[in-house]
Formats: sequence, C-alpha cells, structure tokens
Amino acid sequence: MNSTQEKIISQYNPKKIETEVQDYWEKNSTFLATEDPKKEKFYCLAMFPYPSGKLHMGHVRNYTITDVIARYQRMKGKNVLHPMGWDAFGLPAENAAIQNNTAPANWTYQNIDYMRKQLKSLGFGFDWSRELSTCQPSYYKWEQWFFTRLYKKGLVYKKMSTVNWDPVDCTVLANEQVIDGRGWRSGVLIERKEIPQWFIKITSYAEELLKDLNELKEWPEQVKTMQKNWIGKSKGAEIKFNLNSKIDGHENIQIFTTRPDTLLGVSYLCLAPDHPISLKLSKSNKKIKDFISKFRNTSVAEADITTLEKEGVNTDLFAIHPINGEEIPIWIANYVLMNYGSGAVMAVPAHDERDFYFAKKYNLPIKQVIKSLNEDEKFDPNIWHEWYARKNDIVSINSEKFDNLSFESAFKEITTSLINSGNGKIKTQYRLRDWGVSRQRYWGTPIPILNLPDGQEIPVPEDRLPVILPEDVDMDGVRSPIKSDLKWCETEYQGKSAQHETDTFDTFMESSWYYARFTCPDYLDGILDKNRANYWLPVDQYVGGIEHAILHLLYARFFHKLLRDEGYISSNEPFKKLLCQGMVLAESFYKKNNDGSKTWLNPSEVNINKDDNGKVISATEKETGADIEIGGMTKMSKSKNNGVDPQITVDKYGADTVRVFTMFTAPPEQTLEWNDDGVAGSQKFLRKLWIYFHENEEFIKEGKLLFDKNHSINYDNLNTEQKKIRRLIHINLKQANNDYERSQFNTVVAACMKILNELPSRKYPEVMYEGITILIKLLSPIAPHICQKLWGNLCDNPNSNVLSENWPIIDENALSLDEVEIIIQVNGKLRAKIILQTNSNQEFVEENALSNQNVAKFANKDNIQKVIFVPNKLINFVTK
Ligand code: ANZ
Repeated sequence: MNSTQEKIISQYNPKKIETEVQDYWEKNSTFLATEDPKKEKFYCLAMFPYPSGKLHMGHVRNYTITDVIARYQRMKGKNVLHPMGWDAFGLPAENAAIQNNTAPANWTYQNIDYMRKQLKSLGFGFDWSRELSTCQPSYYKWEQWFFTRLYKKGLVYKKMSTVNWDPVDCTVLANEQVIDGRGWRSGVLIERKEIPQWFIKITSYAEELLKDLNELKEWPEQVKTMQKNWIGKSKGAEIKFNLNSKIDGHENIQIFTTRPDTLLGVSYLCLAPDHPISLKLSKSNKKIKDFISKFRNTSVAEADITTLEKEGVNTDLFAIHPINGEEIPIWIANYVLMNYGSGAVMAVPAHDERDFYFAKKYNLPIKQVIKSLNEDEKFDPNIWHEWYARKNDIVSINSEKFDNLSFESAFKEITTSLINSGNGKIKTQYRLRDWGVSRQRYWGTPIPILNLPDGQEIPVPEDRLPVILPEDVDMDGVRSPIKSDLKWCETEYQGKSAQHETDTFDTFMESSWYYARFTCPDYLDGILDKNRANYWLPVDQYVGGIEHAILHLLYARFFHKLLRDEGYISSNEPFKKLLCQGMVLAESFYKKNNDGSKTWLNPSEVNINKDDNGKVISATEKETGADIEIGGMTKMSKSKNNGVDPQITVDKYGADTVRVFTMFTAPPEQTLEWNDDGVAGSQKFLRKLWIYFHENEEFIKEGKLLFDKNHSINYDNLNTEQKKIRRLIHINLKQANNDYERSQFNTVVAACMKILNELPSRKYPEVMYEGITILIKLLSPIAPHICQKLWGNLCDNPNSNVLSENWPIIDENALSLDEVEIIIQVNGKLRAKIILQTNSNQEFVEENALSNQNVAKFANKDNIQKVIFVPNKLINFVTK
C-alpha cells in the first residue's frame, strides 16, 4: 500500500461509518413499512429469536440472509415488510431466574434490550415500530381469545394425559428436565402420572395439512417430506378379535393394522400397558401389575419408547382369530403405544421387526404368510427387513383360501371377508396426534379457563381478557409461582367462586401466529386487522433453521388455517417460500484431563498453526503454551465451547465485514465454516473498495457529469478496452441478478469482487462511473453501511439513499462481443491464439490462422486433410 492509500484507508473506520449510517436510517424511518395497495408487497421474515442473552452466529447468519433479501426486494421496487420480535416465553427464563435470583420477566426484558442493540449494530433493516414480544399481555391476550373461540367451536378439549412426575418436588417436569430418568433438581427417579390437560384438534386438519404440502412449490423437498412423515397417513384396517371369555365387560380387542394381508400370520395379540384391558387385569394379577409399574417408571417420550428393549408379559388369556377361529394368546408389551390406532396390535413376527424380536425372546411362533415372486429369494425371518412393509413382487402363502394373492388383492379380499362377517373395517390412520398445549410451567401464557367448584370449566369471557401473568414473582425452582399464589388463582364467575387455570400454554402457541400479528401489531380491536393482514400475507420468504422443519412449521400452518376458517385471512398457507439456513461450524479444541474427560477451550483462548492449505495442524493454549488437541470442525455450541461471539467480531471488524463473510463463505443452505482468515479477507475486500473509490473519486464525479448529461454512456467514445471492461461488468451483473433470485449470495459477492478488479484506474470516467454505480448497488444489500456512505459521496449528497435507487439494468449491447479470441490448433495441439471479429466465418478464420507464423510451420493448404471449426472459439487443422 502506498502512502496515499494508507491515508485513504485510515478514514475507513467501520464503527464510525456504521453508526452514522444507522442513525441516518433511523432518522429517515427507512425501514418503516406501510400498506400501499398500489405497490407490490414483499413480506420477508426470519424466525424470531428466543431472548437467551446475546446473539450467536446462527442468529447473525439467519438475519443477514433475510436482510439481504429484504433490501434486494426493496431496490427491485417492492413494498417490503421485514419485522422483528421476541419469542419471549419459555423454560430457560425460569432456570436463569433461579440461578440469578431474579424474576423471569426481568431477565427476559434485559436480554431483549441487549439483543435489540446488537441487532441494530449489525445494521439489519427491521421495521422496529412493529416489534413485539410474546410475553406482553397485548400479544397473548389475542392468543387467549383465540383459544376461547376454538373452545366454542369444539376444536379444543380436555383429557387425561401422561406427564413426568417428580415425586420429591411434587411437580411436573418438562422432558428436558428429566436427565437419565431422574429429576434435574431432586435427582430422584421420575414417574409417569396422568393429569387432565388441554388439547387442540390438529387431527381435524391432518388431511388438509398433508394435501396442501403440494401447494408449497418453493419449500425444500426435505422439509415437506419431514412434515408428511410426521402427519403419517396410513391406510389399513381395524380388525376385531373376539375374546374367549369376557374381560370386565370387554367382548373383543380392536387392533389397527396396515397389513391385513398378513392376518393369517398372527401368532399373538399385544396390548399397550395402559390399554384399559391391561389396567383391568393388573388389578388381580401381580405379574401384570409389576410389569405395568416398571413401565410407568420410564420416560414418556415416544422416541425413547421405540428404542426400548422389547419386553412383555403373557396375560394367559386368548382371543379368537376372525378367519380360522384359532385361539390366539394375548400379551401386554412395552412397544405398543396407547395413543396410536387402537392401542393394540396383531403381531406378525415373520414380517414385522418389533414382533419378530418379541417373538424370539418369548418363544412365540413365527409363521410366514408372504413370499417373494422371485424364487431365488428364500424366506428367512432373520432378514425380516426384506419382508417388512414389502408390498411389491410378493404373493400370499399359508393363508388358506387367500393364498397366491398380490398385496392389493389380499388386502381387498381379506378386509371384504372381515367386513362381511362384521369383524373389520377399512381405516385411515394418522400418526399425527392432537396437540397437547398444557404446560405446568410458570413463564407462559395462562390458559384462559375458569374452573368451577362443581368441575365445570368456562372459557374466560372476552371482556375479562387478558388473564395476566404476574411478573413480579419469586422463583423457588419447584412450583410455578402462579400455582402457589392462591390470591391469583381465586376469582369469581357470575357471583360464584371460581379458580383460574394455572397451567400455561406450550410456547409453540405464541410462535404459531406471530408472523400474522406482525402485519398489525398495534391493533386493539381484534386478533388481526383483516385488511392489513391480507395485504401482507402470506409471508413471501421465510428463513430459519431446519430444527423447526416439523413442529413449528406444522403448528403455524395449522394456525393459519384456523385463522382462515375464522374469516381473518384469505390464503391457505402462511409461508410461500422457505429457506432453511445451514449451521455455523467452527474448529474445536480440548485438553485431556487425568480422569479421561475433556475440557473444551474457546478458539479465542488458543493459538493455531495451519498448513499451506489453511488446515489446522496443531494448537497451543494461549495462557500456558501447552499443546492441546484438535476436536475438528463442529457446530458452534456451548458443549464444545467453540462459539465465536459475534459482538467481538463486529467490534473488531465492523458489521459489514461480518455480513460479507457470512454471505460469501457458503450458500445459505449449506454449513458455514467459521474462519478468522476469511473474516480478515472479507474486510480486505471492503478496504480495497474504499481505496478504489477515493483514489478515483475525481474521475467518478467527472463520469457522473458526463453520464447525467447524456442520460447514458456515450457509446461513440468507447474504445476496445472500454468495451471489454463494460462487457465484464455487465456479465457479472447478469450473473449476480440470477444469483440474487436464487438466494445464492456467495456468488453475488464473488461477482462484486470481479467487478472491482475490472474497474479502470484513473481513466475512462464514464465507464468507471457506470461500473462503480453498479457495484455499489449490487453490494449494498450485503454490505449496506459502506455502500450507503460511498453512495452519499458519489451523489455529493449524504441524504441520497442507495436503497431508494433503482436496481441496475443490464445493457445487452455491452454483453455482445466485437472481437473474440480464437484458439488455433494443429492436430489438436495449441499453436496460436488470434483476435478476430465476432462471428467471422470459417474461410476468414482459416485464412488468418494459416498466415500466423507459428501455425504455418505445421500446417499449410497442401498438407491439410480436415478442418474442425467451432465458431468464435476454435479451429483445428488435421494434417495428412
Ligand atoms: C400387523 C403387521 C404386519 C404390521 C406387518 C406391520 C407389518 P404405521 O404404518 O406407522 O401406521 N401398530 C398399530 N398400532 C400400534 C400401536 N398402538 N403401537 C405400536 N404399533 C402399532 O404402522 C402401522 C403398524 O404398526 C400396524 O400394522 C401395526 O403392525 C403397528 F407385516 O399390523 B402392523
């Protein structure tokens, strides 16, 4: 760098420039969004954060992506809404409150204040006038109201449901508070307990939630598949097995199967431990009672149940096979779920994995009832997976009159026979369950129900909403403060005493409709202002982590349909286009302790040695100089202590650098590997831009004058070199435009870098002006501060907003080539390159090529046997 450049770069002070530009946006309310029916809208939304304390790199990446998209769409002329708020309820606030001896509300509001500041320092263009926190009564009031509406419509009900119960603390624990089967605080083994809880009937919308996935053309296939599997539609049959003798009034057992074609292969029936018949039998049978109580002491999470070692107990009772009348033993097993199908299965060990392991363990018969059409595939129950769920190229065997049938025919004939004998029916079953929304936690929306002494429950009348959650509370870590606060619980209804429900909503409730409330967060007269909501919705672009691919997105889609059916919105789906950003990874480092455990060191505590390819080869601890182990590139996380604090990086390099780095290093859906050299490299690019601009400022201004006078570039004055430069600028603009549309921002940055390299130095003012204008506009969504600052300089008016400028237009004339370079080969070997007019014909190219000295040494008119010609690219002479 020469001394002038050093002087120039000394004025590139990101901190100062970024604050100045942020103040300018704030003063001009640049990002304030108002409904304007004359303008095409674009609603761009990032999944709002949980206010955990401070931003992490995942947040920075997420919000940079939406900010780039929002700014780009704005410059393309759209009316853009890009809001931000806080998913403020949840368990971590309760834990932090106990640790820090404060109230969850306090902790949450402090975090929000700090994180808001951080978001502002990154220059994200949010419309802060629409900020909302889900813990504000003005927000959850409408959620409570909506719940009472759903109650009245019969879409909400109460039923007994199992929870994790801590017998020492006498409290219900969330799944994440159960560690290795024990309470996180008390350390005692947790139990299952049935308590009454509220449910919303999402299953009434199962079919629509499944079908409408087809409407979501701009969602990743992977997410749609995950949703589809979660809804889990299965077509099958419900089959009745009559009991040998009645069990407490039960005459039969209903099972659900997707494979009625295997009915003749049943070797036993299996009940869930909490099936009514199992519970009944446990009263008089100690063996069964012990089995059920053992089962009760395991986790309620379904994932855990499916991975349990299969265990069961024989009831010594029998049912009658509905086709052949044989006696079938009845077992109780831990792998049968009460809340799926009918809570009972017909076990076909030859063709079902779970039944197979169970049958082997308890020596139950394994009977083959389907065989492959391929004679070479011999039946072997040990390779059950080749048989399980197989529906193609098979026929039934050992199935009496139903032998030799394909899957479809056997399904049809067996179910028809069952229907005729009154023992079965066709049934479609969904894996999706109704949504249990009750939580026994404090920091959440109070469920708006009044419990009357006679057991009746009444939805809280509209004029008494919101039911406010007290914020000034003491947390003892055991009971929810509202459960212990009798004064809060006590109320009245129509002159009689009543009690407030003390459970709160699952926090997925709040995140299911915030996107809609952002369209009218200040609306006091209802949950949504229909006009505003329908102007902005659906969200055009939603961006967030793949970890929300199932539940959050499913619940939000469900709420959208509920709001539609209440008449508030007219669209069917909330999010038109979805982008799931990849994880942010970083190198991890650890020290081995004497006991074999590892202590993870933060990258900031480590000196790193890299090889020439940038690969980390060794590392030492800064403080002690001791060698430490390399743990590899993994997701930034607390457990590996490899998070890079965005704030430190922003303070050191500025927001623009961090934004450029996160956009340039990887396409948004892929993982992003944090790399300090890469961050420094991104800053180098911005500094180069800054120097270029200021070194050439007088030329740029001169170019602007000429450009403004003619309203375009003066084509007559362009020489070959200028044309070449313009061509490269416009080629890169074209590519960057495509990449913006595809959300591939890494190659947009690359295009900007190429343009900067091509721009002329201290000459060709018009070309320079055109080029730098294009470059600043192209880069401004990604590095908005430096671009706004340079734009102000370029226009000699700091109040000229680059965001209000039109997006640059590609000059098709500039793309076409006057001249091209043609490669000349003799027998496939490169012999020369010549520049000729574009589209020169073969004869002309041949003549010019052969007159080249180097070519003439190898080829001439007499020894040429064949000529291969590729217009504008290549000519190859094949000689005799
Ligand atoms: C007999 C059979 C034979 C089955 C076979 C499968 C294969 P999906 O497809 O997920 O809907 N099942 C039914 N109710 C159950 C419950 N409450 N808990 C555990 N398992 C249950 O699964 C349907 C299959 O899961 C059913 O079809 C049943 O096993 C089992 F070769 O019946 B099948």
